Amino acid sequence: MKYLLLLLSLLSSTATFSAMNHGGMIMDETGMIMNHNPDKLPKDCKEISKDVDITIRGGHKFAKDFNGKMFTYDKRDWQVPGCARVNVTFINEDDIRHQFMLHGLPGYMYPKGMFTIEVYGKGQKTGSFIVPSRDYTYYIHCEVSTHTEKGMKAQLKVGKGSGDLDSILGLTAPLTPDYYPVNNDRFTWLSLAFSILIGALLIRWLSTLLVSKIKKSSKST
Ligand SMILES: [Cu+2]
Repeated sequence: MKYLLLLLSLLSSTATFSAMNHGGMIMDETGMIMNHNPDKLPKDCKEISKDVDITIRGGHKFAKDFNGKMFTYDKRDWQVPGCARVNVTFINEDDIRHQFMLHGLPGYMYPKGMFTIEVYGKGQKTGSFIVPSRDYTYYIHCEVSTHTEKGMKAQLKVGKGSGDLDSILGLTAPLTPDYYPVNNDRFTWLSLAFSILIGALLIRWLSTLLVSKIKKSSKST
């Protein structure tokens, strides 16, 4: 009976795994990898030029030195040669979901031009992709809710790249800088003068009230 149960559970787990591993997506209870590609060469590459291992950590603690930011990666800028195989180990150091999502890969190999690793909580996953030969700067971010705006943005340059992207913490200026306006116009001064006047009147009124009370109580004794 015990062995039968064990066999049944083994069978069901392999069935679940095969069901979750299709269409370029590898998924389990800790996260997923989309468009993992360790061996298919882009049209313009005859062979893999180099194996590049990248370890990237994501979490709120890496953003603590940047005002107004909440999440980021520990590194935000890489450079690899054309036709390189990039093996990414993405480590999520938070208890919430984070992604390493790269855009701009050729659509004929990578649906929507994307390679993605997503880790649902603390943990890590490793996946690979092969870049084409052209010089280009690939955009990397975490798409979860507002994490991109909150600092989770990076870039990967292939060859010389095609320039730097904006708003990468510690590297490039934000496209739309955070702006905390304090508009001291004449209404500010008017309302300030009005408050002072009201305050002075209140103090005057309260002190006369107090004086009359003291007078009253001294008369009565
Ligand atoms: Cu995130």
